[in-house]
Amino acid sequence: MSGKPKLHYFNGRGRMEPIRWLLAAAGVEFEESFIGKKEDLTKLQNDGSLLFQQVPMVEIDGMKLVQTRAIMNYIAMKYNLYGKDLKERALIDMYVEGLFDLNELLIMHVLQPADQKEQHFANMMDKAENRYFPVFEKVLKDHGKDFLVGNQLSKADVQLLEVILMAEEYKPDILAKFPLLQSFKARISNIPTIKKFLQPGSQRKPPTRPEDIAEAIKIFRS
Ligand code: IBG
Repeated sequence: MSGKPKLHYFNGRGRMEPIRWLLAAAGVEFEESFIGKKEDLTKLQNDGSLLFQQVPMVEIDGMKLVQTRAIMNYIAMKYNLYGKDLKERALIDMYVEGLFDLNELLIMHVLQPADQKEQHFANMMDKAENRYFPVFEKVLKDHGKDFLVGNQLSKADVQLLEVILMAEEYKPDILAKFPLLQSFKARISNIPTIKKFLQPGSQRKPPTRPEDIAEAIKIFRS
């Protein structure tokens, strides 16, 4: 065994992408085993590898971890991306849960039926611009530091950058009203491990195309 974490998911963003981001930010090399057809998922389910019969699943340190947030918490704890005390951790948890809510809107957009796409788009942009991004702009303004919590990189920074970039794919000028988020984006993107992940050829996945999601639905809908 190589000792590298092994990620089991389809070859697309979905619920695994924040995990890929976090490992990359921590400078951890990882392997991926892609679920390309229903039988690949069934095999994992039948051999008892998936606690709740679902992926993402990550093999790490002799465990088979499932549940996105549990996996992220383990990685964040292990690589010191989870604050230095209980209060910092509570802040990181709040920020990250808000970011998961916005992330959910963004990743679900491609799944919307044609007649609901426009309304869904308007709602997700409204939530990004008027609910979530103002919070992070204010956090950075109030403490004047480079990172969201405790003046050191945490999983909250990594997830915020991921969500900003995803939102920009839908609306390139989405940060127009948020100068501190613009400089945050430039700063965090420049951290060597993250810079590397942002370069072509990394394990970062491209935007999910409707045809990819159609394939994924065939695999994951039971
Ligand atoms: N709470 C779990 C987590 O966060 O890990 C949910 C995991 C989940 O929904 N897994 C799906 C699955 O394994 C695949 S991701 N389904 C099989 C089953 O039998 O339940 C589904 C998904 C895609 C794209 I594809 C966007 C969002 C979700």
